[in-house]
Amino acid sequence: MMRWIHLALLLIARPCFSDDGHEMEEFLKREYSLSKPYQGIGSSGSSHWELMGDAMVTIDQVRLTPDMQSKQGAVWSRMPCHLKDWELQVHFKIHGQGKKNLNGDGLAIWYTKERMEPGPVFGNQDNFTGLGVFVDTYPNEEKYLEAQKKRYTPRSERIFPYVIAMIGNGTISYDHDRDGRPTELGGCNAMVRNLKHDTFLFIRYVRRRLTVMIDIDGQHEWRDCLDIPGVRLPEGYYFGASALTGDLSDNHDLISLKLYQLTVLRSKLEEEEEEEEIKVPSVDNVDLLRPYTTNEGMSGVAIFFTALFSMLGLFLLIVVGLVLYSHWSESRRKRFY
Ligand SMILES: *[C@@H]1O[C@H](CO)[C@@H](O)[C@H](O)[C@H]1NC(C)=O
Ligand SMILES: *[C@@H]1O[C@H](CO)[C@@H](O)[C@H](O)[C@H]1NC(C)=O
Ligand SMILES: [Ca+2]
Repeated sequence: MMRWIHLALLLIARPCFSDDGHEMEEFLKREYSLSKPYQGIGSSGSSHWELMGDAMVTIDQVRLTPDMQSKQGAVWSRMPCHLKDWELQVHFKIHGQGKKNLNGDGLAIWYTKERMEPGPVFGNQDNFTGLGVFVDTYPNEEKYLEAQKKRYTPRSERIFPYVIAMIGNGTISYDHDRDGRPTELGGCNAMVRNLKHDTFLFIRYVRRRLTVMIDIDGQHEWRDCLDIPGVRLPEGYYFGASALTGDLSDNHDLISLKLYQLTVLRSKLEEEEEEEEIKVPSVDNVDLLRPYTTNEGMSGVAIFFTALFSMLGLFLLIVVGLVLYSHWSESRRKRFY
């Protein structure tokens, strides 16, 4: 009983809690964290973090891109991270002059094999190896469909800004024109632009379970975004954050990154299961996560013809059945006479 009360208190008191009854402890790892006053970042080689592209450090933030066209910037940890279970709390801010949907492109948080590579995926290279969590602020796919005078089926519509997670294995590309839909692991809407209050993203990786939550309403509450078991990420990758602007822009600001080591109790079985070393990132049963990748469902015409042919088929079966039956009863009658 005390244990449950204790757990309940933990739920209220800390954003980090265990959702399946296991107790966890968390330790802030300063060497993988980034917070004010950003000492030495971008100027000193002794800093744990390195800047790239148009990223700039000010007193209040690491500005990954300014609100100007065609910029990209990033900040990358210099040290690979060998923690098995971790939690990353990201304090960020996206703001700019652009009206809704006239801003872009977004911000990304990374845990990847590669580091310091510029590129088209929110300021990182395509075909990355590891985890990317994107705060995508521009609906490329919707604009494309609009231009073609096509519409979404309601089931597949996503509301932007949209938070999305992807696991890359070095050969999978991020489909920018479709906002990453073909490789989406899960995601959620997040109205994060031009807010007065603080906005946070939370990424937890525990026992191969990837959980993303957001706190963007100024209520100090974590809202579920995605929660996926069976995510296999190797150890020894680098944390980073990046952002990109194109024709449309925004200030993409990183205020802090806080990495917590989680100590998790594992059963013998779990330990054995996780013993084998992971070499390439992957997700178990990835096909089950993407119900709508193949097609946008049946069109009205397709439904009509399917129904029509089903009815014709049924009719044919009945006719055949009747014919057979009459033959059968006739032959029975013949036998009687
Ligand atoms: C990466 O994933 C794709 C799609 O799931 C797969 O076809 C490919 O073999 C994988 N590559 C590696 C190196 O595992
Ligand atoms: C990513 O991988 C795909 C498939 O292997 C390849 O066609 C594409 O050129 C690669 N893109 C980059 C930027 O390396
Ligand atoms: Ca986009």
